[in-house]
Amino acid sequence: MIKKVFEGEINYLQVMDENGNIDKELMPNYLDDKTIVEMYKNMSFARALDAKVLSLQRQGRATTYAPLIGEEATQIGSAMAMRKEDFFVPNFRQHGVYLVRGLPLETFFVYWRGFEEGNAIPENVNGLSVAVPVATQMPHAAGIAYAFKYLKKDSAVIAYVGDGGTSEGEFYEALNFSGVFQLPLVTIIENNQWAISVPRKMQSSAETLAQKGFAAGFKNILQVDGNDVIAVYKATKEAIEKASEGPSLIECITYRMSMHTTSDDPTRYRSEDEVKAWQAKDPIARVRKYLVSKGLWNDDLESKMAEEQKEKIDEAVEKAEKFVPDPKSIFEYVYSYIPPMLKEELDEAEKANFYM
Ligand SMILES: Cc1ncc(C[n+]2csc(CCOP(=O)(O)OP(=O)(O)O)c2C)c(N)n1
Ligand SMILES: [Mg+2]
Repeated sequence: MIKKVFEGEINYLQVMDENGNIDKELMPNYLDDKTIVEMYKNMSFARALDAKVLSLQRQGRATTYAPLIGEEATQIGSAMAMRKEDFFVPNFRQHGVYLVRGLPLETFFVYWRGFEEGNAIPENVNGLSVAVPVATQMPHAAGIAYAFKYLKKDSAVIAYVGDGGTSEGEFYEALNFSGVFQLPLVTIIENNQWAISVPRKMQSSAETLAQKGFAAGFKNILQVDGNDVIAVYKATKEAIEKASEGPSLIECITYRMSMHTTSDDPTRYRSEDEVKAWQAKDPIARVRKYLVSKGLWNDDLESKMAEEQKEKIDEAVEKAEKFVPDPKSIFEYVYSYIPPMLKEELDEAEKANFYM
C-alpha cells in the first residue's frame, strides 16, 4: 500500500503592488486611509533614522550598525499590527519595530553609540533587547509564548528572524517547541535575500523558507510581499488573532538595499543590477504613489513631515550624546551578581580611581 500522508501549500500575499495599486478583494476592511498615512510616516521616519545613524557612524559618533533600508514595510507593517499587550522579540535590524512600539529615540541612539544602557528596553515597550547572536532570540520568544499560554494571557509573541537565521538550530528548536505546545508565537522571517555575503539560494534549497513551518506542524503559514506594508500588516494581524489556536510563520520577501552592517562592502559580492531591480520595488515609494493618487499626500506634506522628523531625530541625538555611562557598569552586567573575583577588581579600580 502507498498513500499520501501529507500535502502542503503556501500562498503568497500581495495587496498593494509596486505602482501603489490595490487589490480590492484582498484589502482589509479594517484598514482606513488614516492608518495608511501613519504607515507611510512611520516608514519614512525609520528610513530617516537609519540615514542618521549611518552618518553618525561614518563620523565616529556611532558604533557598527545594521541598516534597515528596504525593509521598512516588513517592520512597520508587522509592528503596527501588534496590540499593546503583544510582545516582540527582535534580532539586530528591527529598528523600525522599536520605533513603532515607542522606544524613546534617545535610548535608541544611546545603544548605537555603543552603550548597553540603551539596550535596556522600558517595560511598556513590550519587547526584548537587541540580539546579535543569530537566531538565539528564537528560543526566548518560544519561552515567552509558553509563559503567556501558561498564565492564560491573551497576548502573542512576535519574533523576527532573518533568512540566514532560519538555518540555525535555535530556529528549528523554537518552531518545534511552539508547534508541540501550540504556543501563541508569530514568527516573521525577514527574508532580505542575503545573510552578509551568503545569498538566499545558498541558504536552503527549499522553494520557500515558510515551508519550514510544516515540519513543526504549523497550520498558519504564509509568504507575503515584504515590501507591501498592507500585506504584512494584514498577515500579522490575522496571525495574532489566531495566536490562541497555535503558532504562525510568515515569510516576508524583502531586500536589504544597503550593506549588511557598516563593516561590510556589498559591492564585493552582488551586482548593481540586482540592487536596481529591487529599488523599483521600494516599499515607501509605492505607498506614496497610492496616497498621492487618492489626494492624501503632496510635496508640502512631505517637506513638513521631513522637517518634523529631522527635528525629533536631532533632539534625540543631542540628548544621547550627553549620556555618560557609569564606568562601574562594566563590572555589573556580566553576571546577575558581581562574583568575588570581579568585586576585587572593582574595589581595586575604585581605590586607584582608575576608571574616573
Ligand atoms: C551565531 C552567530 N553566527 C554568526 C554571526 C555573524 N553574523 C551576524 S549577522 C549574520 C547573518 C545574518 O543573516 P540573516 O539572518 O539573513 O539576517 P540579516 O543580517 O540579513 O538581517 C551573521 C552570520 C552571529 N552574529 N551569530
Ligand atoms: Mg538576511
